[in-house]
Amino acid sequence: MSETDLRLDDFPYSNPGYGRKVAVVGVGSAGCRIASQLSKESKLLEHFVYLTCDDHDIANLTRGEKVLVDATSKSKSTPYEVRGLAMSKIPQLRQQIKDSELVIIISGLGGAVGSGLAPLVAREAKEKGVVSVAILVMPFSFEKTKHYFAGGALKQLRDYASGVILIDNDELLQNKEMPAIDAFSLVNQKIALAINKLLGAAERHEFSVGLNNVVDFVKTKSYSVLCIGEDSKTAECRKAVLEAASHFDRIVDKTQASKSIVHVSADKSVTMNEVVTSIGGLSGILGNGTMQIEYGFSANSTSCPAAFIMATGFSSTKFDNYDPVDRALRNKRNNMEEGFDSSLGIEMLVGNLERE
Ligand SMILES: Nc1nc2c(ncn2[C@@H]2O[C@H](COP(=O)(O)OP(=O)(O)OP(=O)(O)O)[C@@H](O)[C@H]2O)c(=O)[nH]1
Ligand SMILES: [Mg+2]
Repeated sequence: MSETDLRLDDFPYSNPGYGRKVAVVGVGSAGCRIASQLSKESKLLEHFVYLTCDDHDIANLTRGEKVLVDATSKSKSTPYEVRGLAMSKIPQLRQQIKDSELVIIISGLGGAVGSGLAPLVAREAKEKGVVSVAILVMPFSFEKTKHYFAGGALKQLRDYASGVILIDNDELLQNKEMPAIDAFSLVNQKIALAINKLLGAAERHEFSVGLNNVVDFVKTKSYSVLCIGEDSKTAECRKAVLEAASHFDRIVDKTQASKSIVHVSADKSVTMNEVVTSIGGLSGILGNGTMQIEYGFSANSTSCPAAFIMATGFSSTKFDNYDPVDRALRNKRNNMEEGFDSSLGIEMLVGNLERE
């Protein structure tokens, strides 16, 4: 096909006004904060929905659609309970995604709200035959009590969503001495920037891989993982890419990376040579030498060089240990091998999504 044969419709996710066909649903406290940050930065995405049980998650939002699950005076300490409370809000949620061709779910996992409701949104999208991508922030290692909910929710999201992109909180926080409230806001800015750049920010002086390609990229049964790197010391793109790549080791077996999307964000002095050499080195670090790399770059940044790497092809991640069912099955297998019969009721561990 020659270039003149191409029509705008060939790039459906890039059409002007296409943002309305994409619903971004922020779920729970972290999800609402990150989605709200993204809404401030993105010129492409237009339809933002905020779903939570807590008034204060959405109190300061001036734009977007808010779906508040009433949990006053009711227990909302488990994802299962939160889902129960949310049943009456399903028609409202359906209304919000009814014209969408793509639903982007953003949620932190580990709390009761995100872990309860993010799978519900993915299930609604699946039932409507709508593509959904879940961008999930996984809890810190020290938040041991949250791993259980996070693991259960991740398993459900893998079943319902067309693709999941994992972000590891442990790998995002560089300066641990910073006050926690500032740290989260900085981390959320980084996450929103990464999503915005990868999806196609449509700004001047930048080339993005684009929403279409990112969606195709994550539509797989393997895990996709997003890592972020910066170089504030010597302001080199190459170091920002290396820093981003270094995080994968602690989350996945990095040799399994089959494809990656890299976006380098730098100031206007960045040369093509710098972009190419920064990204070129990546195939020696991620994958087994045959990893495909797509890339984009921005030459309009006013802060230090940053690199956003999304890689896919991983059959497991460090978070698999968080999945209570998997863990219970493994324990049961081990116990039986050791001669014990552990009659652990797995269905007791994780409540499935109940039907309406
Ligand atoms: N990156 C980032 N992570 C957050 C933020 N707030 C919480 N988290 C992480 O996300 C996980 C889920 O936390 P929340 O989003 O606060 O939980 P929730 O879904 O609102 O559920 P509840 O705690 O029951 O209200 C936590 O384990 C934290 O690790 C945030 O603002 N940014
Ligand atoms: Mg909350």
